[in-house]
Amino acid sequence: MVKYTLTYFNVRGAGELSRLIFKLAKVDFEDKRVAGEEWTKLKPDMPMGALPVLEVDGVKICQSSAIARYLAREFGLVGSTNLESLRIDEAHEVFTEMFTGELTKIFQAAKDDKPKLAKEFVEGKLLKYLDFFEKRLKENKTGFYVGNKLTLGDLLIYHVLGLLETILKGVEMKLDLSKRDWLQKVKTNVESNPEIKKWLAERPQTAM
Ligand SMILES: N[C@@H](CCC(=O)N[C@@H](CS)C(=O)NCC(=O)O)C(=O)O
Repeated sequence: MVKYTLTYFNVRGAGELSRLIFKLAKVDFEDKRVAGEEWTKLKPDMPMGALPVLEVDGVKICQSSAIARYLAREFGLVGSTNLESLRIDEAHEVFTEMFTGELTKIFQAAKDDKPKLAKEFVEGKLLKYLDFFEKRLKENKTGFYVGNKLTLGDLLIYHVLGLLETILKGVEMKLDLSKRDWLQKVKTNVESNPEIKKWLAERPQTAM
């Protein structure tokens, strides 16, 4: 049996998508959460000096998106055709574009600048990203990102929505999904999966 260890900080952040994949796939892993001195000691041994890092039988791999995609492929969560898998990759790249191009600007801004940047994002570019995900979901018609069961695509959407909620909460704003029926459906489908439901109830409660 393969031994998996996922090392990250005690936050959802860039590690939670992989944790959700393990849970959905019902595959055991060590959920190693480090902080302070322990991280200072570990950092030089990490491939890029950053986390998350996945160990697969002792082999260390970094980059959260690569890790999530690898796990999803290993556990059969990338759809049932190459085209479905491509759709999920496309969503992942759209997420990366939004994250690196927009969300990191808000994260890294000085505290006083955050509300203005967040408002501009919510009223501007965010709509383009949400419209894209809604459009893809509407095309598939099932309430799942591809096919008719949960895959990495749905977990990714769930992860994106959670990340947006967290960022907006930090500036006392709310993510408005009232006219986003398809995104709401995915959220409900992910949250009602028994394995995910159990994890959401038992996972460490963290602010991010
Ligand atoms: N592109 C990388 C980013 C990795 C990264 O910047 N990780 C941050 C936490 S989200 C980190 O390890 N920060 C602590 C440090 O650099 O010492 C990924 O997606 O995994």
